[in-house]
Amino acid sequence: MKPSQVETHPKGSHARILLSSVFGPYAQDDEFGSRAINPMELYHNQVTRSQGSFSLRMFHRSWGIMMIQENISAPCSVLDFPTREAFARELTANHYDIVGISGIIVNVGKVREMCRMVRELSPDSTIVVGGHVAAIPGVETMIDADHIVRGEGISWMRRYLGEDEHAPIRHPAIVSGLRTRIMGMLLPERKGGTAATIIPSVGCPMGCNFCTTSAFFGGKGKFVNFYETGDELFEVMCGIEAELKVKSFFVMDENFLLHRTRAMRLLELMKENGKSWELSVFASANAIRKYTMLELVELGVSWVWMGLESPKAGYSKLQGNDVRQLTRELREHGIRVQGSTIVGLEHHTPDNMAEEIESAVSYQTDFHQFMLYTPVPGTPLYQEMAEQGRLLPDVDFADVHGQFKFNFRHAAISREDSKRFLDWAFWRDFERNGPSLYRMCQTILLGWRRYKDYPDPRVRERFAREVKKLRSAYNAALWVMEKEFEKVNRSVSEKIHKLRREVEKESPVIARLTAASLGPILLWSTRREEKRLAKGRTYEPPTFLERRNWVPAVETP
Ligand code: B12
Ligand code: SF4
Repeated sequence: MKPSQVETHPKGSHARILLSSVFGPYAQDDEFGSRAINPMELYHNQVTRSQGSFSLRMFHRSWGIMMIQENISAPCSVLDFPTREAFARELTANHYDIVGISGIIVNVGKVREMCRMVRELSPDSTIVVGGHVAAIPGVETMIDADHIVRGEGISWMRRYLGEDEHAPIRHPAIVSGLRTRIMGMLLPERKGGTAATIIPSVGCPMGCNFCTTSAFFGGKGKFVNFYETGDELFEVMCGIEAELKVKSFFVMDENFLLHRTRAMRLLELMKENGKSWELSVFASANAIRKYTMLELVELGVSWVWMGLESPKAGYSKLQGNDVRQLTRELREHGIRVQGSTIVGLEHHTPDNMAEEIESAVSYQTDFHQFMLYTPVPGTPLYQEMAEQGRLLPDVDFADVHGQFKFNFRHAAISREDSKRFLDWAFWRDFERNGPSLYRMCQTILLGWRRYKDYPDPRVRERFAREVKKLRSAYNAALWVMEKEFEKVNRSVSEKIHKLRREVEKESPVIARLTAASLGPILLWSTRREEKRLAKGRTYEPPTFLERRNWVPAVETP
C-alpha cells in the first residue's frame, strides 16, 4: 500500500494512539516465534554469545516507536517489551483510536497474534503495522492489519494524522542500553553512565545485496536523513548531553562516516565548543578510509562497527581496502573495532570455510559478529534466490535471522553444517582472542599511551576518562579473566597477565589495590554466573509504558 493512498485518520491529531513493540518473553522457544537462541540482547544474541559469563549483556529500547511518539502531537503511549497480558491490559484500560505495532521479520507470528488481540479487545481501533516485518511479501495475507507501513514511519504517521510531515525531527533523549551485565554483575545505572543513542539517519546508500536496512529505506543510492547538517546534529547532541548528562553517544546510523561533510562540520563545532565526546559508530571500510586516524580520534570515534564480510566477497565498500591493516591501525589509535563476518557466502565450501573463519578471527577485532549469509525478504538477495528457486520452503520466519541455519540451498554447504560453522566461528574467536572485555582493555591502553599528551585537551580528557576505568574495575576484571582463561587457552591467559602488568605500570597503587579488593568479588560473581548459565538462566527486558501529550479520555455517558 502506498502511503499517499492512505486517507488521513478522521480524528487527525486528536486520535489516541498506542505504539507497541512485540510481546515477550523473548529468550525461549514458543509458538509465536520467540526463540531461546534469539534473546532481546544485542551482544549476547549475535556477538559475544559464546563468551559465557564474559558475554556483554544489555537491552536496547525500541527506538523506532520512541521516535514516532516524539514527533507527533497526538496523545500517544509507547508500550515497550510488554507481555501479552500487559498489552491486553493497556488495550482495555484505555480506548485507542490507533494501535501501532512495530516488529521485524522474525516477529511476524507475534504481530499476527497482537492484531488478533486488538480486533477482539478493542474492535474500533485502526491497526497500523510498521518496521521490517512489513517487508515480507504478502504480509497483508498473514496479519489482520488496516495499514502496513513500509519504510520510514515518522513521516507516514504525521501524514496519517494530517500533520506536517516535513517538520523538523525532534530527537527523544534515549539511554542506549539498560540492565547491563557482565561477569555476573549488574552495572549501576547512574545518570550519564551509559551512552545516549542518537539516530541521524536510516538506511544506507551502499546497497549491499543482503542488507535489509538499506533495502527497507530505499536501497542502493537512497537513505533518509533526519539531520542533514553537522549544525543540526550538534544542536541535538548538545540538548541530549544536557538532559542525560552524557559525553558518550551511540550513533545509530548504518554508515555514519559516509556523510563526510556532516561529520567534519560536527568535528568543527565540537572543537569550537570544547566537546570531549565519544562516538560509537557503524561505518564501512571505504567510509572510514575517507578520514585520517587523527580526524577520527578528534571526532571522538572510540568504537567502530565495520563489515568485514569476507576478503573474497567483492563488496564495493571493501574494494581497495586492506581491512586487516585498517583494523590494526584503528586499534592502535584507541578505537575499538567490532568486526562483522558473513558465514556461508556463495564462494564458501566445507573445504575453505575453516580457513575463512581462521582468517576472520586473525583480524583480532575487539568484538566479532558472525552472521549466516541470509536472504531476507525485501532484499535484492532474496529476490535473486527466489528467482533461482533456492529458498527453502518450510523455514519459519522466526528462524530467518542469520543466527541459526540457512534458509536457502547453498551450492556447497548443508543447512546443518551452516550452524556448525557459525557456532565454530564464535567459539574460535573467543578461544583464540580471549574475552572481548580483555581486547577492549588492550585497545584502551594503546589509545591512552598514544594520546595522553595530545595537544587537544578534548582528546586528552576522553582518553583519561577511559583509562580511569582501566585502572580500576577493568583491571580487577583482567585479574579474573587471567585466572578463568587458564582453563580455556593458557597462552591467552598469559597475554592477559602481561596486559595487567602494563596497566599496573600506568598506575601502580590504584590498579593493584582494585585488583586485590574487587578481583575476588568479581571472581565469585563470574563463577556464580557460569553456574546459572549452565542451568539455563536467561534475561528479559523490563516493560516500559510512557505517555506523551496525554490527557485522560473523556467518558461518554
Ligand atoms: C537496536 C536493534 C535491535 C535491539 C532491540 C530492538 C528492539 N527493542 O526491538 C536488539 C539488539 C535486541 C535486536 C535484536 C534483534 N535484531 Co535487531 N536491530 C536493531 C537495530 C540495530 C536498530 C533498530 C533501530 O532502532 N533503528 C532505528 C529506527 C529509527 O529505525 P526502525 O526501527 O526501522 O524504525 C523506523 C521504521 O522501521 C518505522 N517503524 C518501526 N516501527 C514502526 C511501527 C509503526 C506503527 C510504524 C507506522 C512505523 C514503524 O518507522 C521508524 C522510523 O522511521 C537494527 C538495525 C537498524 N539500523 O535499524 C537491527 C535490526 C532491526 N535487527 C534485526 C535482527 C535480525 C535482529 C535479531 C533477529 C538478531 C539477529 N539475529 O540479528 C534480534 C531479534 C530480537 C527479537 N527477539 O525480536 C534486523 C531485522 C531484519 C529484518 N528484516 O527483519 C535489523 C534490521 C538488523 C539487520 N540489518 O539485520 N535488534
Ligand atoms: S555498507 Fe553496511 S549498512 Fe550499508 S548497505 Fe552495505 S551492509 Fe548495509
